[in-house]
Amino acid sequence: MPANLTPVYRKAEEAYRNAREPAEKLEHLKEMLRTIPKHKGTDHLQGDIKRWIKEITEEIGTASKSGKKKGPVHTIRREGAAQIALIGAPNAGKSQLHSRLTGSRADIGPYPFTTKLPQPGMMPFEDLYFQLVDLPPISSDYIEGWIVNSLQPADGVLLVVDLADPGCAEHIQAILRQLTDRKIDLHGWWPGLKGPKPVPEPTFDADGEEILDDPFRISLPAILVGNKSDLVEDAGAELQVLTELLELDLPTVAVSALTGAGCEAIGPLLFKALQIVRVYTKQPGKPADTDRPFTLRRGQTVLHVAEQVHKDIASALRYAKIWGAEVYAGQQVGPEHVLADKDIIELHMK
Ligand SMILES: Nc1nc2c(ncn2[C@@H]2O[C@H](COP(=O)(O)OP(=O)(O)OP(=O)(O)O)[C@@H](O)[C@H]2O)c(=O)[nH]1
Ligand SMILES: [Mg+2]
Repeated sequence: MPANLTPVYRKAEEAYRNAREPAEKLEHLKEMLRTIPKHKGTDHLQGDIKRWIKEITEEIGTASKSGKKKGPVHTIRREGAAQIALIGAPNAGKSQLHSRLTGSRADIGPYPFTTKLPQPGMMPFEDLYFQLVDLPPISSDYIEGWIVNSLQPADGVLLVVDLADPGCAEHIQAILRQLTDRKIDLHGWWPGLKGPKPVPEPTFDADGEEILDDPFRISLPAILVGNKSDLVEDAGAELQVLTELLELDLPTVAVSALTGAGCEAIGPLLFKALQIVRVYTKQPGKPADTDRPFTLRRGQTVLHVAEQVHKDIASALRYAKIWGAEVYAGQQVGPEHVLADKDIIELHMK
């Protein structure tokens, strides 16, 4: 039966997809439930929406019921230039890598299932930070149900494998299967590497009704991180065999979380893959505030920076003066001007 979803519903669904914070997602889910046409054809979707409302309500509830914590938090609030989740089989070295890259004191153990809860940490790269979230392992017979919640705010994934483990190909297959069962897809479409993920052609059912994507699918770009390179002869070759064997179309990097070898490549790779653009702001007549950049993605504009500064500034924004490699010094530009890395801007309001 055709779903006959209305434009109001589709707008709410689009807002839900774009939202990152659980509270924001919850608000849009309630709007979806309110506006979805109530008939047999949408029964399934209504069920999904209700289930997600329950999940997120519980998640938020455990985080902040009258300020008191009731249970563990599984969704880490996004900070820094991007949030990257560490996924892998038991003992792959996710926590060791997290600790190496962020200086965290993540629990590291010579036995599997050491990590029990998501652990955030900040990895410095030049003058910005990437947020890395260490997660419990995934195996053929084990995955935490809340991992889906944890991955909601993520911008990408580091899929960590132990190159010295003869079973590592099977482990990856098991992980990908577990994720697919939970509607999570990993892919190699990083905007700054292979390019942005192509939008599929619309498909239609027998009644000519467009078949819509499941709004609850999570699709994340991933990098295959071959860890424990210190234990194998040629980590690069091992990674190549692995990707060919499994027909994985993911960028790869070989590291040793223990010795640190190769780890320095991860920051620049993420920076490039995510097409991060840094922008510094300044006050008229004063030097630029170069301590902490605002971070955007390529294609984003002066208005996006204003929104990060404050929503009142964004709504009152008239123009900006800009200094950078692609403009002449102090050039006046409108809110829709697309920014380049290391631009300095001065926001002018009405
Ligand atoms: N030789 C070597 N050992 C490593 C490396 N990275 C991690 N290890 C060791 O591998 C074991 C597991 O490391 P963890 O970081 O706890 O692994 P994990 O993936 O977080 O494991 P779970 O939390 O159980 O999922 C520890 O004994 C680490 O010291 C590496 O690059 N080289
Ligand atoms: Mg761990």
